[in-house]
Amino acid sequence: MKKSPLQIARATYQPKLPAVFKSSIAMNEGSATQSVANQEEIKALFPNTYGMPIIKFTEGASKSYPTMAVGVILSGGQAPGGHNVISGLFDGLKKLNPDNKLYGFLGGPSGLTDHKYIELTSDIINEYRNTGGFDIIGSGRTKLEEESQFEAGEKICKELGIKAIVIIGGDDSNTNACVLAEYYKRKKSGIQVIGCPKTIDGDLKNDMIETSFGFDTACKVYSELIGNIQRDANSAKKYWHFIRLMGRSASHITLECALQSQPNICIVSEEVEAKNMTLNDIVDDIIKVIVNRAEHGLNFGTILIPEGLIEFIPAMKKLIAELNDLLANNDEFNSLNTDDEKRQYVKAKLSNDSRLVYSDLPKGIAKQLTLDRDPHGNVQVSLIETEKMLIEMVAKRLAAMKAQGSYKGKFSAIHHFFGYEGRCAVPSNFDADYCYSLGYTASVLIAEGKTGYMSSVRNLTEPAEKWIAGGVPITMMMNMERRNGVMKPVIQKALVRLDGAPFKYFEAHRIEWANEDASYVYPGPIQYYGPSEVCDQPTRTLLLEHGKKI
Ligand code: FBP
Repeated sequence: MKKSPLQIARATYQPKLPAVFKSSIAMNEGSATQSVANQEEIKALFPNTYGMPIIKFTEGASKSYPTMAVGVILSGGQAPGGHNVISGLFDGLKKLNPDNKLYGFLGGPSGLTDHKYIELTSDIINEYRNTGGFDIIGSGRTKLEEESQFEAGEKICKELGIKAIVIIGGDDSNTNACVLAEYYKRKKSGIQVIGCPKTIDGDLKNDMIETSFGFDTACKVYSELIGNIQRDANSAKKYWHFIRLMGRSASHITLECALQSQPNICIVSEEVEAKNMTLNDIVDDIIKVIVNRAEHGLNFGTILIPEGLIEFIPAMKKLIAELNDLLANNDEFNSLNTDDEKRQYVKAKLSNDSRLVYSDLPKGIAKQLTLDRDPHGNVQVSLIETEKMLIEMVAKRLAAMKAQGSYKGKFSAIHHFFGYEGRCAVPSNFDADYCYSLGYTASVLIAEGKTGYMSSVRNLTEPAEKWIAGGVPITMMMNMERRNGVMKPVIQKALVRLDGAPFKYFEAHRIEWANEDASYVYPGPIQYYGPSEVCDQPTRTLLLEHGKKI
């Protein structure tokens, strides 16, 4: 396979590790933990893995570990750095004992249940070091929740002598990892399960998991593109660019990109929800900025829109929740043939309020809300073209204002959606190092016999050698939520906090960014080689959350 010069150069990059891994390791256990909410319910559901202590690795006396085999699974959407988690895991296992083996289950969790796997040898691993993508073993969104799946997984683990499974995934996949860990521990099957925090969305984080991997690289890629568009907008001075950014629920990606590029408008879903805003309120806010800029002769600009927006508009949220319950395993609905029949069926079953909201939506958007859910029961928001809907609504309103004489500008809009462009990018130095460290940490957690833990690497705004490695019990991150019409234990998603430093910074600057001509920042492409302030900066979000200046 032909390789680019960057690929060749990156293959030789040695990711940095926390200093503790240079020596032999001791495992320090803290005191018992609790889940973030619904403690009694979570404890009852996870009697064998609830309350375990937080683990921190420190320097210790040298130890030897018996030979072991480990299986690894990539789960859910791609995120830059997945290959480095696997190479860190591989190198960690080999350092513990050169006879250790690593198997990769193919195509996501279904590889475990369908017994599709390969042994990951150093030849294979070396081809994928520091590369983007999940193609080394592939990924998938199969949900691991049935006992028959757990049993099928146990069978193949026993056949291959696998001691532990590492699940690299987002909140839903790590919830599954926790359920699987509990099941195997209850059964005393001897198979351990360890999770790794992956998702570009950045919403799998807490005090112990400072960020999910992939967020850094993806935001840098999108911010480069936004900066380029802003330079174009500022040169041509004739287009408004409506840019939707991935991030199924939380607006972390959109906010981080705003902090990096300083657009004229940035919508934050969590604020929309907190202020109980309607779609019309959002349009009003956009109109104010467009009209104000037009009065100063600036008929151009940029608007960042989070992918998950639609689910955070309170009336829409209620509608989607009703649709989720209504459409879960609904054979009657699925047997209807035409869009019109489906629309009428849904309208007849909704509450009065939701029926009104549903009826008012552009037909295309209404239809998208009733399309298939992903295996975790989520609406596939990446398919909902909110940016086009907003352009349509804004254009209509401006045309009416023009007719009345209250708007004299020109409005010409272009829409963009950035998501897949960033999910498989070559990992930034931060993600390359962080992911490698997460994988390496997972190998030690396994050797120490741990299960139901997520690999944790903290202190991330400091240089890598000062990072703190260890494990966090997954039950600690859980609460009860309604999914597919029933209450389930799930990892609590971390949404943008309106009292958090990243949002506060944005709030303090947004008026200036909306109106001033020269506020745009052009971040440029990710740099892999060069001065540290250009190559090794973590995200603005992480810096602000750690009390650092940006
Ligand atoms: P994960 O939560 O699995 O990391 O996936 C995140 C994401 O990239 C979202 O931002 C987006 O809404 C979704 O995946 C798209 O899913 P798909 O890859 O199935 O199109």
